[in-house]
Amino acid sequence: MTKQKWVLGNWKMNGRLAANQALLSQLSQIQEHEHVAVGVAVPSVYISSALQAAAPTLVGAEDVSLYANDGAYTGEVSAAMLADVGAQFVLIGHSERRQYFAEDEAVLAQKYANAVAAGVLPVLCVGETLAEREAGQAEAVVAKQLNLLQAATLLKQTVLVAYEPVWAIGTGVVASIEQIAQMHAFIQQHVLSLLNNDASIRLLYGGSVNADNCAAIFAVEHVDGALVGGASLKYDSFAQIITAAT
Ligand code: G2H
Repeated sequence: MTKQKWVLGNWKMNGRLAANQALLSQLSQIQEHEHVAVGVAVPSVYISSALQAAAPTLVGAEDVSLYANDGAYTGEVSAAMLADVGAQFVLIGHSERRQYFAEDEAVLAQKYANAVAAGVLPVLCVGETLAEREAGQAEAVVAKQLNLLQAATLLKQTVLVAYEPVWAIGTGVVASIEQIAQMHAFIQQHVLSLLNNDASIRLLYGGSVNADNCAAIFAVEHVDGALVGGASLKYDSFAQIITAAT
């Protein structure tokens, strides 16, 4: 049986209501395909409006609060609030959160647990920096970032991980097919061992995925889809990536 691929856009801090609606209504015209699920992670202020325009595209959040319970946490959006407005998934630990907001493994483990508890599917983002890769530390760094998945034993559904080498994010530099194949095989094996071989795993690749390189990436073993940043902001390029996954 063909494993369903997931193609998720990550809008980051981009978008405006009118442009979002136009893009999502174009995406909603793409025929549903049993082999591909399509989603977009959007700024939280746009989740509700996106949900109205997006079906069958999934709509998710780009981040969630560390704090689970309502209270005096000005500016925060909890996992329960994401669930309340209908967000279907949430990115956890994107490298931009790790880099610009100093999110460490303890914070991310709590965010992951909050998403699980609220019933919002977490998509854990992992990846090494160029310095870490050059120091031969890529697998060790990713393994450490994956450890919080032990909380995923609480989650009776597929574990989603996005491997995004930091040096390939928004740079136009994509990891080689060999680098992707090697790391995805490692992640697959490592997650299975963390979860006592009792997990259904979906591994996305992210980092400068575009209409030209996506087909070769999708052909790699243990690549079950993509997390797409810049190329998800324009219908034509995102649609071509979705088509390549079908
Ligand atoms: C990596 C990716 C989306 P881009 O951040 O998460 O963005 O495709 O622009 O490298």
